[in-house]
Amino acid sequence: MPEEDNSTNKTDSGPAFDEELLRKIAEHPCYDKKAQHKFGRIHLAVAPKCNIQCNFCVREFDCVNESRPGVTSKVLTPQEALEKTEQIRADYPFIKVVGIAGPGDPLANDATFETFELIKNEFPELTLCMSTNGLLLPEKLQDLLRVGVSTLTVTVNAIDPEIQAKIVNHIVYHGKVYRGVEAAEIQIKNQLEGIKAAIDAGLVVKVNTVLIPGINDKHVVEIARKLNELGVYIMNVMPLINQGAFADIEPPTAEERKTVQEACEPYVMQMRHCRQCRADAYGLLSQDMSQMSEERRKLIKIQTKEDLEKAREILGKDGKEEA
Ligand code: CLF
Ligand code: SF4
Repeated sequence: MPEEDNSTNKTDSGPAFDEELLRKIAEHPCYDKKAQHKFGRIHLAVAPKCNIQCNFCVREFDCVNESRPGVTSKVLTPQEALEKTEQIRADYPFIKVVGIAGPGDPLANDATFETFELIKNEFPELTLCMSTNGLLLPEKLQDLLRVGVSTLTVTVNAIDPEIQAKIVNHIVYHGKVYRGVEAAEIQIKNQLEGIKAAIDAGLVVKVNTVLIPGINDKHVVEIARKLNELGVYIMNVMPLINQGAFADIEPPTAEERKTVQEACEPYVMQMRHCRQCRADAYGLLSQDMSQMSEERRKLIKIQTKEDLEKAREILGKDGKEEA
């Protein structure tokens, strides 16, 4: 069994990362828990369609495999998403990550790729991040690489088709509807192949797993072992929010979740600071500015600008001293 160690920048079987990627990880509020207080992310809600139906999902809301349940984000066009990024980046330069996490599955929406392309051209220094249910990952990976995504989240709720069949009602794959174990086999195969290919191609992969008592709770450690084999960087065990067909399942307690995280930790680093953000969240993870009053946003803007000016002053002074 591997040693428990949160400080490594690679998993047992994962690749070592180059300096640029290490910087991106260190500035990513979800991938590095120290970064969460310094750096923020902006989510661009450009992806409304989804190609599967999870039993805990109510589709008029944002994707609960990554986002806060019961919330509906306003869908933006790629151009609107670019404009929003320009405006927010100008005011809040601590935002280092641009993520697309819904409201549906980003890979099922062409707007995802158009948006990333626009952002990459204008902000090449920003980290592009995306989360997906993984069904289309093998066939869309080249597009993700082309548009410059470097951190990727795949939701894996089971690697056993019998268990997955209890979690996902159906999938729509290449125009055909699949159900039950047949659907589960297709999705799991694509998720695992896609994760492996993404890691081989140099992406830093995070896996989200929704902990569903009585369904996959005893199975999550088995998932963690597989993630270790694949070289996944970090795993985020999220609590079920009971809605949709799973409305009657009692969500896990904080203690139950912690026990599962501890059991998984020897195999893959655990993320414990997830805020289950909205698909249109921005700011620090703990301070979603999309939900703040204009006044509070302004205050953060002023602080940011003042900090910047102070930093510029100091740098300017140092420059003069050196001359
Ligand atoms: Fe967004 Fe997700 Fe990228 Fe982070 S969120 S796409 S990896 S930039 Fe982060 Fe939010 Fe939890 Fe997601 S706290 S819901 S894990
Ligand atoms: Fe809902 Fe997300 Fe599942 Fe699609 S992948 S059905 S949006 S939870």
